[in-house]
Amino acid sequence: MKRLLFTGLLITQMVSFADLLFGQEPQITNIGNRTTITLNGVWKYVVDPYQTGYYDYRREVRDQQADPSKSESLFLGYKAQDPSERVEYDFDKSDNILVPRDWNSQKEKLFYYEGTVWYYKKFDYPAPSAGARQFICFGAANYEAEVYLNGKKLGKHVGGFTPFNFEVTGKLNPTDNFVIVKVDNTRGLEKVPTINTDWWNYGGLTRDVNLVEVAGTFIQDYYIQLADNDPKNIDVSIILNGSEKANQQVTIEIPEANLKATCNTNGEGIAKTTIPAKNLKLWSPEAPFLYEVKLTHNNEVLTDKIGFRTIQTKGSDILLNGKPVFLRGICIHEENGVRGGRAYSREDAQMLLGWAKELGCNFVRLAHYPHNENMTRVADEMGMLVWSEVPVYWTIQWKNPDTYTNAHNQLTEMITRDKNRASVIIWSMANETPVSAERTDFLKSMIKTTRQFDPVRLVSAALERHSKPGTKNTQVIEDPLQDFVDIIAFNQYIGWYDGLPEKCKTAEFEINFDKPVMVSEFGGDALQGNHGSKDARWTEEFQEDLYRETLKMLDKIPQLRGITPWILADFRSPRRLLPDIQDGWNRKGLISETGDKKKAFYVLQEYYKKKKANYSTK
Ligand code: GCB
Repeated sequence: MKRLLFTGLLITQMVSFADLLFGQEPQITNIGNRTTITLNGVWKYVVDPYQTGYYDYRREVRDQQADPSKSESLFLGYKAQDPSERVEYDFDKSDNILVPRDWNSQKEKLFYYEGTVWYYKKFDYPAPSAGARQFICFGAANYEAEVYLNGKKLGKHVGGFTPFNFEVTGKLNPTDNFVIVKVDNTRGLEKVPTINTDWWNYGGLTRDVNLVEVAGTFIQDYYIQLADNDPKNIDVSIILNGSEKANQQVTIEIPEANLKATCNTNGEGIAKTTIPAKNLKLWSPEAPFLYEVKLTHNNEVLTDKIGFRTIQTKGSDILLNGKPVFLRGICIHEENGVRGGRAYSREDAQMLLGWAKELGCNFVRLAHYPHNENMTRVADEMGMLVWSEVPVYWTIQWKNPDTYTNAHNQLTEMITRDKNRASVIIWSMANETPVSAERTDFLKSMIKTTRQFDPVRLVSAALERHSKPGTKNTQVIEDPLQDFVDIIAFNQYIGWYDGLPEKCKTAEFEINFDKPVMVSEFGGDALQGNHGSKDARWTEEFQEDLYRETLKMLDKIPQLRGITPWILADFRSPRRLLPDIQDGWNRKGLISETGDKKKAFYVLQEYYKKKKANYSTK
C-alpha cells in the first residue's frame, strides 16, 4: 500500500515541478512512439552576437513590447512588404544549418562561437485530425531556448541537455507556419554548468525537433517498473493530460508476459495499479530482454519497450537481479569525434556503446550531463548499464536559489525522460564538487528529490579523494555526502595530476564504509600514434603503464565494485592548449578522435575479461 502511494506521489510531482519551474509545460515522454512530423533537417539561421533581434537599443526585451519593431524583432519572422520598407534581417536569404546538430562543428566561423543564434523553419500542417492537440517537442537546445511560432512566443527553456515541449493546439495553419528559436549558449557563473568546464560548449538545437499530434486527452507520461525491486510485481502509474482526464479507463498490456490490467484515473488524471507477474524474463547485460508494453486509452495506443530488472546494494555489493555485479565501465562524453561535434543519433550511440562493448564493458558513465535519448535506448537494447548525470560540475553557485532551481529542473527532466529505461541504474548528482555546508545541503536536496521521483534506482555522485595528512600515501574520502549516496564513487588521478604512475605502487585507500565503492575516473593523456618510453608523458606507453599501475592499485580496495576510467574517446576541450599534442583535445581517450585504439585500450580490455570471469551475472 505504501508503495502505491509512493508512485502516486512520484507522478504527481512530475507534473507539478515542471509547472512551477520557468513556467514550463509538463514533459511528454516517449516521443519516438507517437504520431510525429519531424522538424529535423534544414533550418535557416542568423548569428546575432549583440542580441539585436531580442533587445532594442534601450535594452528592452522586444517580445515583451506591445508593438515590437518589425524591422528588427527577429522572432516575428517578418518580410518587407514593399521596397521602401526597412527590415534588417531576412531568414529566407540566410544560410542553412542542420538540425539536430551543434552549430560549432557545422560552420567553421562558429567553431568558437558562444552567444545567440536564431533558428528558423517553415512547415505546413495541412490535415490535423479532428479534436487533436499538437505540441512542438525539443530533445534539447544548448543552453537557453526562446521559442516562437508564427511570430508569437511559446515559452522558454533553460538547460542544455534535457527535453521540453510547448503546446501549439489552435495556433497552426494548413501552410506556411514558421517556428523560430533563439538559442543562446553563453556561459554564466550562475548557470548549470557554470563557466568552467572541461568540454566543448556546443551550441544549438542539438537534438530532434518534432511536431507531435495527440488526442484531446492523451497519455502524457507513465512509470512502469518493478515494485520495490520485487520481480513478482510491476508498479504502474499512468498520467493523462487533457480536459477529460478524470475517471478514464486505461489499459496496460504486456503480451509476451501474458499480462493485462485495466485501471481508472483519479481526478488528477492519474491511474495506478500493481500487476502481479510470474516468471518475468529479467533484463541484464547478458540478456537484455525488453518487453513490448502497450498502453491504451480510448483510441490512443502508445507502445514502449521496457526491460525489468532489480538493482540494489547490500553491504559493499551491488546486486543486479539479486546477484553481485562488478561494473566494468567507461566514461563517455556525448561527442562523435570522427564526424565532429555532439553525438545525437542512433548511429552515434551505436558507435560509442559498440566501442564500450568491445572493451568488455557492462556499464557506462554518461558524463557530465544527460545524453540524448538514443544513448539510453540503445543501452537498453545492447545490454549496457548506465550512470546518468546532471551538469552540477566543479564549483557552481551553491548559495544561489536560482542555480538550485535550475539544477533541480534538469535533474527532474532527466529522470522523467529515462525512468523506464532498464539500463539506467544510477542517477548521479554531481562531479568533483568542493565540500562545504552549502554544497552538501544543495546536493542532499537533489538526492531527496531523486528518491521521491524514483524510489528504486541508486544514487551517487563523483566525489574526490584526499591524501591523509601525516601519512606517506594514504588516500581517504572525507565528504559528508558519503552518508547520503548508495555508492561511494570518487575520481582519482594518481600518476597523472598527482605524481607519476610509480606513485600508484605505494598508495593505500582507507575507506571505512560498508557500501559499494566505485572509482568514477582515472587516466592520463596520450596522443594516439605517439610512441616512446613509458616515462614520457603524452605517449601511448605512458598511458598504458598508468592503466596497469592504477588497476593494480585499485584492486586492493576491498569494497571496489566498479570503475569507469576517463575516458572512452578523445574529446574537444578549450582548456587543452598544448600544441602538437592536445590542440584543443583532451587526450585521455582510449580511442582517438579518428577512431583508432591506443595501447591502454587493450590493458583495460584484458582486465575486464578477467573481471567478467570472476563476477558473472549469469
Ligand atoms: C576530471 C573531470 C573531467 C576532466 C578530467 C581531466 O576530474 O571530472 O571532466 O575532463 O578530470 O581530464 O582532467
